[in-house]
Amino acid sequence: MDVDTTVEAIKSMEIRGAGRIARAGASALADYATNFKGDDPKGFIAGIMDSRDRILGSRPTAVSLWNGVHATIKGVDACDTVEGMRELIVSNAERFNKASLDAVKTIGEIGAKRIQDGDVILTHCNSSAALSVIKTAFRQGKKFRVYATESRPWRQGILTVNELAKEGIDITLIIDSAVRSVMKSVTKVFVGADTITSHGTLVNKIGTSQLALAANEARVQFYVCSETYKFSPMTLFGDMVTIEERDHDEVAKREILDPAVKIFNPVFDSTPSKYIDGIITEVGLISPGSVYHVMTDQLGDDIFKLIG
Ligand code: RUB
Repeated sequence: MDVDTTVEAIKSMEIRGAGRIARAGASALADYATNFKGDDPKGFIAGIMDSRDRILGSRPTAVSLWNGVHATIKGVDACDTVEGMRELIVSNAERFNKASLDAVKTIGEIGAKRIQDGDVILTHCNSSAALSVIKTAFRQGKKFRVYATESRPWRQGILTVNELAKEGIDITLIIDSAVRSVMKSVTKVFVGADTITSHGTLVNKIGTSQLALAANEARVQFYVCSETYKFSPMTLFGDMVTIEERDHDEVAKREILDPAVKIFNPVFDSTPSKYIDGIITEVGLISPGSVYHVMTDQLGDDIFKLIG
């Protein structure tokens, strides 16, 4: 898919979820490199940087997109020829996408060990990493049931319940405001991540922090399923995570509202590390306090240490 089509698909949420948008961004840059005509390195670089900026502008919150795009273009300015740049970008994109898919599988294998017969699991939104954990446990023959939130306003929960039902998993859809009510019977919460900061704060779908608070109150374990390319290197340097606000129409059509009514539609929220029992990553089950160390050990200035 070319850069323009990818940017539109991410903006419209045809491609959504932090892992998927990161892989789509990497693939769009590989498409640019593959289809670039001519042999002018300066023209190639100008186009790749413009593509990078447009892809990064498509959704602001998930750092996976930033990490995926930068992993893909890394080293391009050291190449002398268009052919060299093309090869590097295509191979970087393939490498990132493979590492990303492998990470989701490994997270499933590690996280499934936390699921036991009789568990009642709650998940939020539609996270491929969280669902990898749930599906892996089910394929291992474990007997449990799952609640999934609707996840207003975009209702990603519908994707989740259908995906889990297709697998044969005992799945119940609830509205977001039923979270505290069902928490009485829940034993474990598994959610995904858009971004995790250097101090272990989770940024994920709006409402995640409500799940965390309710889980904390009920002494229910709260796990985050996150590839390490969702750790934000910028937060080490004090940068704040931008919380995306989407179209008001997603919340309610204007025509049903009094003209004086205002709408606020933030689509992600922040969950402080003290509510998180563990972060399940491809490098292991870690505490939120270890994010800094994993990030500096594995990422440093070299993103390839993270994805390699
Ligand atoms: C999706 C969402 C998911 C994370 C992780 O939000 O919040 O929990 O992106 O997903 P949206 P994954 O639907 O607005 O993109 O584990 O698939 O990367």
